[in-house]
Amino acid sequence: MIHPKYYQELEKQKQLLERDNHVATDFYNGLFDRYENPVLTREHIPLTWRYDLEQETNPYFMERLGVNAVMNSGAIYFDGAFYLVARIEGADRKSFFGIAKSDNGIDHFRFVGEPILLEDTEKEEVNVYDMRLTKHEDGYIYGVFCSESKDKTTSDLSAAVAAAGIVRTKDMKTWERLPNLVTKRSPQQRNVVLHPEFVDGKYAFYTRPMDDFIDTGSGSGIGFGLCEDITHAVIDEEKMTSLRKYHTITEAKNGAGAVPIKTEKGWIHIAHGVRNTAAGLRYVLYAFVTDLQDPAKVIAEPGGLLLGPRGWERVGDVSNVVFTNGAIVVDRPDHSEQDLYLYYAGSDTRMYVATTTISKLLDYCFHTPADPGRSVECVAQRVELIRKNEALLASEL
Ligand code: M1P
Repeated sequence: MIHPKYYQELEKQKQLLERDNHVATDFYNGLFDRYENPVLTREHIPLTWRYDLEQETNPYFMERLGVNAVMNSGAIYFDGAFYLVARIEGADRKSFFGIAKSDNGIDHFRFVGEPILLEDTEKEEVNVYDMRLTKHEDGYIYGVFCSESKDKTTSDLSAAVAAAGIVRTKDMKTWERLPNLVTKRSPQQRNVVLHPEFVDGKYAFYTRPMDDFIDTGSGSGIGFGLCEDITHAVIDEEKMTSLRKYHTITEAKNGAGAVPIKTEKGWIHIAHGVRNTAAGLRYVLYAFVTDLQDPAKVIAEPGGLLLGPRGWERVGDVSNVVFTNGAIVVDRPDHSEQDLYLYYAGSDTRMYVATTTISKLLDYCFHTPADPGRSVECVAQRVELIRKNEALLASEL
């Protein structure tokens, strides 16, 4: 017999899933809108994924397999709907992937089907997370994610080895697992993203070379490498794209985020940058553009952050973090504009969306001044803007 409490909890969850989301009115920057509510939280997880519904075996209607967080989600527009492949972290700290779907990309996301049960081909793998979804020109949708195993070379129980796992699908239902990516020059990899097009006839990956699980060490930023065969993906050489820089938002680390977005002016990248503070690492999002012909060559890098944590986004399991691994671009029916839905996690705890358009994002990328690197030059930049504005105001008074 089903526990009566199930129906009460189901009704509460129904109200959450049916709640509309609205643009937050207390935020304006001319570039994007933020929204009042997160789009996915642990409360969105179906009750059947967490509870044993049977009264006899679960008399207190207790969560048997709890969920701690719903975060870093890959995103794709598929079959007329917005899909997020969310990182769901169980109460046991292990993450897995679940698929949530919405008709408008802003609200009413709900999980569909079952969690993705990956083929168990990587026997040392302990954890998986942060899938990027690439609709590749070869016809497949690829999911590239972090595949983590214990570092057996040390007795430190927190030491791990991160690699890039790869799956592919055509229907968002059945997932074929391919062998993990091998990068010959880098011992560890995280934040690996598959480029949507062939480059020189090869599969192209953005990488994040690391010496160690947490520290990127000598890794100087986001890398780029080519591989012949995605079914046995090996990258011999990685060249660098967006570099880490002293006294900037990327000083401690950076990493590719959403799959690059193709525009008439170049590939737009939305990545994360990390700096260290007395309160710990601070993660923000930033943007840059690479050349259409050479997607590793940076042609625009606006200074500073695109989006930083704000309000409740700042609070969670790993506070002061925003992180993206998914964005969706949708053409308006009259092709007058393309809308961008940027999905980002707040503090490794819940998912949010911000919206803008490709025209606005291009304007941001090409017309936001680059970071000149020194305070005195930043002030000169700002004084120039102020004087221009003062002159304009004076002329119109
Ligand atoms: O906790 C913040 C993020 O830390 C890692 O990102 P990076 O590899 O750049 O340090 C990832 O584990 C990510 O999942 C997490 O959100």
